[in-house]
Formats: sequence, C-alpha cells, structure tokens
Amino acid sequence: MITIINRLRRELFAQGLDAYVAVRNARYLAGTDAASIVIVSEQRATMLCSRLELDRARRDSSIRDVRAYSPYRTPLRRGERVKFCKPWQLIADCLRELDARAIGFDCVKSASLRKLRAAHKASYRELPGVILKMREIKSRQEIAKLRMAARIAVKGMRCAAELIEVGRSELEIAAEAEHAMRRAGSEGTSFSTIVASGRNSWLPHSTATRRRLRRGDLIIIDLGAKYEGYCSDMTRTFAISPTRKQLKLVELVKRAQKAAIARVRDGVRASAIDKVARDFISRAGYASSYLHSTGHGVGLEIHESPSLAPDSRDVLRKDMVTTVEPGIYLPGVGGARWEDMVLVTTGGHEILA
Ligand SMILES: [Mn+2]
Repeated sequence: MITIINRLRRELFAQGLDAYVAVRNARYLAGTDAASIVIVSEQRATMLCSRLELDRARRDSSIRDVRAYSPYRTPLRRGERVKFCKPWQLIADCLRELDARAIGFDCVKSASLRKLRAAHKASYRELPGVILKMREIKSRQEIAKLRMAARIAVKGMRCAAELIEVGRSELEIAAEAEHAMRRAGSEGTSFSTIVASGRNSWLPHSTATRRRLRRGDLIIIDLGAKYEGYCSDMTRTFAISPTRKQLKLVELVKRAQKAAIARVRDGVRASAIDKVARDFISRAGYASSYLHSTGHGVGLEIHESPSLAPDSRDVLRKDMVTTVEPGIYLPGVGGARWEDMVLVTTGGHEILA
C-alpha cells in the first residue's frame, strides 16, 4: 500500500496538486473496503471511515491516520475518537489542516463538493484518470490475488461443465457454479453469472433464466469470482449435439482468441490485439456478428482500463491484466465466446488460471 501511495504522490507533484481526495479509489489506496475516503498529500495519508468500520480499518490498512465519522450522536467507547458529522465535513477539516490549495479528486457527489468548496476554499479539480491510470499496472500482490480469483473461476467452470445436459436449467447451472466458487474461497461473484443457452446465447448480455437446455443448444457460460476484492472473468462455450455450423462458431472464437493472446506483450497497442481477433472473425465472414470489444482490464473492478477495442489508444504494459474474449452472435444459430485473463509480461504474456 505504501508503494501505491508513493506512486500517487509522484503524480500529485507532476500535476501540481497539494492533495488528492479519493472516494471511488479509496479501497485501492487503503487496501480495505472499510475506507470510504483516502486523502493523500506530500506529508500524510489519511483514511476516513464510518464509525462502524473503525476497527476493521485499523486492522486491515497500513494507513495509520484513521478518522471516523458518524451521523448519530451516541455514546462513545472509552478511547474511541469519532467526529459526529457528515463525511464532507471531515474532508474539509483534513484539507484545512494540510492547508491544501490545489486539490484533485476522483468522484465526489456534486452536493458534497458544493459544501466542501464552501467549507474550505481551494481549487478543486476532478481528475479520476490519475489513479485509474495507476491501477492499470498491477503490483505483485495484486497479481497474486487476481491469479487466485482466476483459479476459483476455473473451479466454478469445471463444475458448470459437468452439468451440461438436456433438461438442466440455466439457473441451476449458475447456482451450482457459484456454490463451487464460494466453497473454493470466493467472496462473491464479480458480476451476475451468465448461463445463456439456445436462443439466449446470441444475446451477449443475457444472464441466467429458467430455460432448460435442449439438444442443438450452444451454451455460453461467463462467470467470475472475487478474492480479497479482486475480480476474475472467464467464458466458455458448450454445445449439446451441435450442428457443423455451430461447432464452426465455437472453433472460430477459440482460434481468434488464441491468435489475439499470442500477440500480447509489453508495448503492443491494445487496438492491435482487438484487430487480430476481429480480422480473424471477419475473414470467416462474421464481421457483423462480432458486437463487442475484445477485452478489458480487470482488478478491483470487473471492467477497468485498458480497453482492447478498435478505437482504444491504450498501450499494453508489463503487469497489466486484461481479458481477451472474442465472441460471435448469430440469431437462429447460436452465440459463442471464449475468454481468459491474461497477464502482460516483458517478453509476452501468461494466462491466469
Ligand atoms: Mn469480460
């Protein structure tokens, strides 16, 4: 955590800021979701948390300066220090102590920002990109957590694979896969598990319904676990008594994915990876059936920077973790998608599993 905060300090200096108020990124900076706000300056890192979270905040974060707020004026325990106020009042106190004149923030509600401006006069700049850009590059500890989350997803997928048979419902398969991930250590799913069969399979954002599997179905299963806050994301496509055309779709997305992953390495443009997958699918005649981008960064959030899309300006760098997930959706035939998480390395890549 200290290294993350020091990285942010360098950014503050580069941007001419005295302090940064992180709300959306508080968990990232503090290393615990007990934090609701983290304020970083040259001299100090302060965590603000709800009174309810004070013990967890002290236990789980390396930030030592922890201040609690509570909206309710109720009796305190011996030695407990809590300010009875709204969070923005505590932010104002903190910025005043720092005598911060140029302040960056990621995402403060406009009503709170108005009150904050009135309570502590300074220049406030909305600069969410400062930390979101830092978050693209994962630390060793973050990579270890992402790897664990990916391994748990593999277990969920293995469980789902065993349940693919005529008569089984999408919801039943989703429930069993989630159960398997829970038992393997998942804190919860990183998004709503997708089991999309038959006519649901060509709707890229179908989740899981009561529909029962039938002969002639393609079945897309897209799932993810969470481990110490970090998300995983994995997709496989299954089939029951498929036609040659359906098998070809599955084969195509697998090969497009493999070709795209093969190009992943430090210094490659994200749009170039998208192009490899898209060209592969276009050459087979399915350009208009590839509806989404080829991948996205993963971390504390399921969708992060970089974006592997045709218009992306991102460049892949060592220690980024991104998904690669080409898909084809053919109404009347079926949908197919294949997805893994890939760690970018200097010489190439490593599939996390
Ligand atoms: Mn994904």
